[in-house]
Amino acid sequence: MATKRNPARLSGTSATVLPFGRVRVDPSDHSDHKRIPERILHAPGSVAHGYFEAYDAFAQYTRAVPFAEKGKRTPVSARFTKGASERGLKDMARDARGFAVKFRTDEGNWDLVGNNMPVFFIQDAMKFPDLVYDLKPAPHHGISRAESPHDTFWDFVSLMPESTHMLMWVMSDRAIPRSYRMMQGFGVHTFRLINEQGESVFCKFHWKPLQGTHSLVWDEAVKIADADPDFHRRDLWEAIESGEFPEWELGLQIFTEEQAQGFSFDVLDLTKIVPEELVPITPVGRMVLNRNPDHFFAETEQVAFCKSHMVPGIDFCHHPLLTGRRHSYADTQIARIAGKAGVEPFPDTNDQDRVCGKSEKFAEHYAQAALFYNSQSAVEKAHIAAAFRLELRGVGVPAIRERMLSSLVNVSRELAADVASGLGMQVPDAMPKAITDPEPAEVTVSPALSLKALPGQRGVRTRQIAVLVEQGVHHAPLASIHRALTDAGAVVHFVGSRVGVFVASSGEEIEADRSMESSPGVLFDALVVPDGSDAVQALAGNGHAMAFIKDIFRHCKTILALGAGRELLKMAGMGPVMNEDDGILLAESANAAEVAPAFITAVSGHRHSYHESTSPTK
Ligand code: HDE
Repeated sequence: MATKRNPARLSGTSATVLPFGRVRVDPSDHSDHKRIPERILHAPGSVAHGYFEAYDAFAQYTRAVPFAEKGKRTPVSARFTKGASERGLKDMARDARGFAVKFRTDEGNWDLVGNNMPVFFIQDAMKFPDLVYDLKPAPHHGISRAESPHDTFWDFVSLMPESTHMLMWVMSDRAIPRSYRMMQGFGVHTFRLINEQGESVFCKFHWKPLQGTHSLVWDEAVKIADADPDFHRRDLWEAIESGEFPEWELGLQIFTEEQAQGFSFDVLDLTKIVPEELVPITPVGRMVLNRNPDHFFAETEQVAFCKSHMVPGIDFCHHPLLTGRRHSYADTQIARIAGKAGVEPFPDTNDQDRVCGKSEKFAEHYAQAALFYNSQSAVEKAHIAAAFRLELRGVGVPAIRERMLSSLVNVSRELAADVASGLGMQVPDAMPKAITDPEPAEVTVSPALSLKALPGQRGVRTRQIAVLVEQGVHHAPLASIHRALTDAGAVVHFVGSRVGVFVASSGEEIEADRSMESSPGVLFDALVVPDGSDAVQALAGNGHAMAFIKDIFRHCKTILALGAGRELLKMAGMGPVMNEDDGILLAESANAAEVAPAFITAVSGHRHSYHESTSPTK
């Protein structure tokens, strides 16, 4: 995908184009006032602009203008972020991702400031300062492991059973997304919709990516972090620049106050979801992001999202956490940008401290953590257990590990045992629960919570496919695979021991635009291993090539091996499984064109878990 910026995009703004395509929008750029304090949370991020389009009028529920009529378009800006990280850290760390959307409606801005996970760590804003303290680098030496916070975080969450549901999401693959374009977004809170007649219903907001919801695996994330620390931001930028505009469907869960009162959980409790099986999601429109910012500082750093930015037809529910947020966002923005830009977030005059108390149902902490865990596939469960093991291994105080394990017993004994075994510990007794006779949960397994339920509709579009090349490769099969993949919208890279021209066995030239040395296998979604005995011999003697192939296999991505290329798979240890694994396709060169559709289908499946249990390199 091209990374060229389009100067036409700048017309109509006050921007000036400087040498080398740099752009100046803000006259104080490069002056003494260039810096503003970074956000205490969600500091590193990317903004993209576009529009929201309503599928239909939704006036029976809300008078909010974005939903006023079929086809109505509202300009939007979305900011995707890493929740706990400081700026400058790698994109890949395990973390909740921010998903904030600013709708520039005809009646003012509406900020839907959500995350890529539908729940949160705490039930009450009073605990937020402690949470932030525990998520941030250790107070004495300022070191964080970035991907996994230190003892203070695990001390906090192990003492806070209400965090357990969020922990399940954070330890799942959702916390290491493949791309900002491939994340779900959630408004998280329960909001109110109000129609022209003043009637109201409760509502939860869901963004579902047409690109599918896809994740990395941990080993892959760690390696990408070194190979391309800006992986997520680059991916979003390049997709939009190349005209592959990411798109999300907005869906609403709508329910009445009476319905909510009957649920076994409190809909104002931010550690709970409303399962889709209980209240289905109604699609109401789509968001298309089709323009990158012209100026990072002006449009990404200085942009301010605020929960209080609402428009008529959408309202808050006054629960303890949302009210806290409404104060905090305005406060942090006064500190962060008011001094620099004169932006003054309006004070929260509407808020009369009308915070309702917490119902008994808030005291139930484990049913939905178990719902999430029990709804995952075997591979997803294994990844959750592995993440807990890895994180808790880094915890220095044994009592914290033990306490966390005792809390996990309340989610699943199987999970607790799986984690304990990796720590060389016994499964302890279950942590006493705050409530022993909760109302029975309506839903105990929700298939919608597994990534398997979210393949998307975009197939291989924008997927990065590596085709290994060397002197003496067979040209014709690679040419036909290349054609089929690019026709399907994939981005194909020829990857060599170096960049530059390689001469095929039949004399054609193939130019490698990537080298294995600087672009390891982790940066690609799938691999084509070429035919040609000289080429195969050369690749077999190249340590980078063998590591490249093993990583693609180890991370369960699709491999197509042509002709003699099969030998490389055997050398990489795949011999015993290569005929059985649906992620490995084998073909003679003459059949390259016929195998291409099957390869494309396999790549759009994202990952093939068969490898997982059989990988000799895992
Ligand atoms: Fe935030 N949050 N938050 N948060 N949050 C901020 O505001 C806060 C919460 C979220 O791209 C801060 O301008 C409190 C939940 C996003 O600019 C700060 C509480 C959800 C962003 C703040 C929460 C979010 C923020 C830091 C609990 C998901 C980035 C910088 C009581 C629904 C917006 C800033 C952007 C940013 C406070 C909990 C999402 C400190 C007090 C729950 C996506 O004001």
